[in-house]
Amino acid sequence: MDVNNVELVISAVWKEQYPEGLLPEFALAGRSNVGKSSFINKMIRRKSMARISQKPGKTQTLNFYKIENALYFVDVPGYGFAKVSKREREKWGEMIETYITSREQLKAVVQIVDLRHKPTNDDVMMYEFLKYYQIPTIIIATKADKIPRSKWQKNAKIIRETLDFDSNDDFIVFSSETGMGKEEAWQAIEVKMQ
Ligand SMILES: Nc1nc2c(ncn2[C@@H]2O[C@H](COP(=O)(O)OP(=O)(O)O)[C@@H](O)[C@H]2O)c(=O)[nH]1
Ligand SMILES: [Mg+2]
Repeated sequence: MDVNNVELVISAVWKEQYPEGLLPEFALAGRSNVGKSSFINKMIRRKSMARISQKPGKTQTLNFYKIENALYFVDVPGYGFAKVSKREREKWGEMIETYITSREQLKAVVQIVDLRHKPTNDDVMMYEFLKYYQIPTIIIATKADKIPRSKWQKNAKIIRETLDFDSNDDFIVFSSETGMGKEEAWQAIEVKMQ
């Protein structure tokens, strides 16, 4: 998709604040700092549309980015950020769970993991949660530019095994730095938009 038009429509916490209309939505899930905002920015060719945070855990709302009047990317606050209070974690859980389990426009979740590392327990729990609710998932293994190409296959295999990856889902090796995997990611999204 050639993207020229992007608009942050709303930062929502509650259901009543989700945008109206029936455009397909793709939500980004992943640990704080794993590269969710960078992924969105690379996909839409912007340097800093989705805020790239210096401090992890900063995005505490669901940010709905409307792309070309065709779809939304929903930037979700990252999980696994230890320094937030229990109350904040509960609020986070409620916000995500409500959105993921009740939003009909949600076509798939794009779950971002780090190609360099074995998935964390939080990564595994998130994927299990998505599979439990039968949400189609696109796994993006990002930061590929940070390790030599010779390690990609082996690391990707460890990630698939650790997640108990469902082969009906997509698995894409990606880099927001080089743009690697971008076309493949758009293809996976466009197939699921129908
Ligand atoms: N080298 C490299 N750095 C990345 C990549 N993706 C994200 N980063 C960096 O990782 C940090 C966190 O990224 P961000 O997109 O804010 O993560 P978020 O918290 O998941 O939204 C930033 O310093 C990014 O520049 C990537 O593919 N390659
Ligand atoms: Mg972010």
